[in-house]
Amino acid sequence: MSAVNPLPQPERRFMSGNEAVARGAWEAGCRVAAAYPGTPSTEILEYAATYADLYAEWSVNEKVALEVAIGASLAGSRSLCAMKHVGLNVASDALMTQTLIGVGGGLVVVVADDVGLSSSQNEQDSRHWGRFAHLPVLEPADAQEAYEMTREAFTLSEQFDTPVILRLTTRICHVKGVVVPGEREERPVLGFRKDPARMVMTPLNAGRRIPLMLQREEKLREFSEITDLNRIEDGKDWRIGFVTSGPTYLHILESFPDAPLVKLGLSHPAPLGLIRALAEKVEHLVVVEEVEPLLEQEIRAAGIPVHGKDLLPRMGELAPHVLRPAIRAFLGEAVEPEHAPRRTLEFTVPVKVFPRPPTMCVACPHLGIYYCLSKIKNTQIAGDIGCYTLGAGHPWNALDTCIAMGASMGVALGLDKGRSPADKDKRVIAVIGDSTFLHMGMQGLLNIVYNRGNVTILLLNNSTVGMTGGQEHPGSGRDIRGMEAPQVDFRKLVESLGVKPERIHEVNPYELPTLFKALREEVKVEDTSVIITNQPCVLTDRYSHQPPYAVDAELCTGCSNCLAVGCPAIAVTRRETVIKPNGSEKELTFVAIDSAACTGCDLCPGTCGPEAIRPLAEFNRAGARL
Ligand SMILES: Cc1ncc(C[n+]2csc(CCOP(=O)(O)OP(=O)(O)O)c2C)c(N)n1
Ligand code: SF4
Ligand code: SF4
Ligand code: SF4
Repeated sequence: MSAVNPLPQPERRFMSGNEAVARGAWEAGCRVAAAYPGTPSTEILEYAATYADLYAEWSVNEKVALEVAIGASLAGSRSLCAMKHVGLNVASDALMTQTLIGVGGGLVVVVADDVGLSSSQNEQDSRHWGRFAHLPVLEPADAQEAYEMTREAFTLSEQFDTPVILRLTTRICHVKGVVVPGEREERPVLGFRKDPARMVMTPLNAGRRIPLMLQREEKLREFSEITDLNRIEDGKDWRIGFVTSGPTYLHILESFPDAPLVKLGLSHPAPLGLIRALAEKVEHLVVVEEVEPLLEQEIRAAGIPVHGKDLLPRMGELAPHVLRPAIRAFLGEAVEPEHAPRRTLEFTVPVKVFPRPPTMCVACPHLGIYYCLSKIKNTQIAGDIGCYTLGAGHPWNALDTCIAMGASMGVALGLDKGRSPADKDKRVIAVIGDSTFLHMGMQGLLNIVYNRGNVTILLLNNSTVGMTGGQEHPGSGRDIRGMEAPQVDFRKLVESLGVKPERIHEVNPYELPTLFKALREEVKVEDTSVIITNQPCVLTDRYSHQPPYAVDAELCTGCSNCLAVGCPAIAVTRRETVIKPNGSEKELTFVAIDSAACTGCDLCPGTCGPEAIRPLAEFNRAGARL
């Protein structure tokens, strides 16, 4: 993406929901946007950063991102923060109090739920936060609505003096649709107005704000009945009527085009009057909402008979292939089993895609770490969230836990302190990435040091947020627009948190002997140690490619040691069972290196006793050694 958005205006554009949100925010005169990356919300800030007249930042975590947006709002600027669903758990501490304060400039909290767990540690329904924090929740059904509702969210925020939650799902974030953008609205910056009774949340002040917050929610409930954001759409088939919010609206139109429905854009507070009006006209009312039965419970509590999760699943997307058979069966119609559409080139060339488990990239700097960890015995390894979570899989099987961003630190200390007598010789190790460490790991390390933990921490510094597509962070030395920025020195940071200088090692993760030595030494020491890696992610421009390797088939003994590295450039060519002199069988696994993919990282040659892995330059075109 270029630093300056080239979008001429106005014209029809093909945009993802994430791009549409950024566009809507910019047009609404938003001046400050902050986020921590996370699928499926990451691109919102990447697009926002393309608007030169909008301040955009990667914050160190979602709570900080929300706090930056809160500060900017109180300063009188329209502001936005964006995060994935689990990010709002992190930010919620600030959210739950900000709801009492209200806003200066409009404040929009964009949260993207990964419905269907395409890339998340859990599935959550962020609409809960609207109920919990007494905040309005907007739910667009497609990219055009994502754009429009972002603009509308700023207006509502100022009109009702409230932060507004814009709830997206993966389908909205990533699916592209036609968007007709408008023009940027220049907004006056109102300025910060001192008002401690409103903004300093002492118990006394906070107590006085609670009734105001509840009154606001009631006003929003009345508004919800009359706003164009919510509407009844008539149908022809009155056997069943639907209540829908977010992308399920389109799924219903596709599956039951003749059914009447209530379409909710402002889904909390819900317009129960509007819903009752439809309920009275149809034989059955069914709520189609993804994940939790929130609307369903509210509608039932209002005395309106309704179906929902008794017919539809409580997890995953309610796409047409899920919706159609469930509703048809309920209507007593003949039901054909339906399958999820294949995510292949179904409509062009029928290709078969070989099922491929997620794995790390060729030459990933995390490979060497997991190679070593898989060889060290007697360990308990607390993992964390990032590309390195894949260390839990084949061939390393190296992680014992993975829970939440930064959790490896606390979990490792807990494993240490809570160990059973039988585990007294187990070495507790924690593995954490650089961005995760800055997000929420630092406090955990401080806690380990303070409580004299016997934990060896592997801090995998690859100078980027690899998992979410290579964003910058305070350890990368660049900001969201790629400009030079102050850079954290991890050794100094770790030392300042109290780790003894002699217990800190900086290692090149491609140097296996150094890595093994540092690990073996530190797991034996009864103290807190930190081993920091220092090589960049292969997919960044910081990585430098070296001449590739190939395998000399004449020398390869089929020992399969190199496969334990887990580099996808190394492939099995054949297996052979041989009988050993003692009569037992042994399986030999012969390999080849895909030299076009190999980056020459130098990791696997160190695992090959017979030195069969040689520079490609030593081979002729036919694959024979020169
Ligand atoms: C609370 C929360 N916010 C964001 C994410 C999305 N996410 C997953 S891993 C990750 C960071 C990975 O970066 P890093 O720790 O540097 O490891 P790498 O992937 O580069 O190896 C992020 C932002 C998340 N899972 N949870
Ligand atoms: S994106 Fe980078 S950190 Fe992630 S697996 Fe690939 S090389 Fe490793
Ligand atoms: S480590 Fe060397 S000898 Fe063993 S399988 Fe790999 S290339 Fe062949
Ligand atoms: S040297 Fe080995 S580990 Fe490194 S990229 Fe090439 S094949 Fe993979």
